Amino acid sequence: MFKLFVLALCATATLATVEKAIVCLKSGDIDGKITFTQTAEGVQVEGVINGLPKGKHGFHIHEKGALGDSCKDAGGHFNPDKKDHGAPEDAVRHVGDLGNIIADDKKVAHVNISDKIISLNGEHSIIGRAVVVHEGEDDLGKGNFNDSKTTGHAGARLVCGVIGIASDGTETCPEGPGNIAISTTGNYFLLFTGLYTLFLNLRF
Ligand SMILES: [Cu+2]
Ligand SMILES: [Zn+2]
Repeated sequence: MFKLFVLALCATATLATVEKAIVCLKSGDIDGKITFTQTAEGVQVEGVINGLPKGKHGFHIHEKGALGDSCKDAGGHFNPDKKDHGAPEDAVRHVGDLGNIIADDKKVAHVNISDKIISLNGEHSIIGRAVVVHEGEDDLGKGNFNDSKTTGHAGARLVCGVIGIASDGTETCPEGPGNIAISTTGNYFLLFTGLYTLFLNLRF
């Protein structure tokens, strides 16, 4: 009887699914929070990003949850099925291809995407990977540039964040500078304290 109980417990643990995730996006003036909700049909992606230059910006899930080197450490688009880059509605697309988000006159982008390909569970799970917002527009693989079929020719990476498991999505993002800005501020702080120590030593 006890063995059965343990077995049932293990089965329940295996079946436990992630239902909510969040990502905090912060770099310089850019500040945003996006939540991901697992539904029967796919994942609902919702949130607001402030401080983005007006216009369209490529919005993707990149393979790794590493944010260094101005988000380049996140690697390419999350592409476990080894397909070409495309639009969210295309049959041929990377799992991570979520198209473009649009920032308005006030530099605010309202994100509201329903996607059937990404998931918070299983082979297409985006947990622990990175959201990247690009400087330019994603051409959805149709631009005839030599990187249209790999990146959508969306250009530099403006901001990125790691997608993490959340309980209900009401969690807040940390205050203060973000991942990219923190290293710069940190470096200035080190430089300043270094110079100050030097000054004190020279004086006495
Ligand atoms: Cu990207
Ligand atoms: Zn892609």
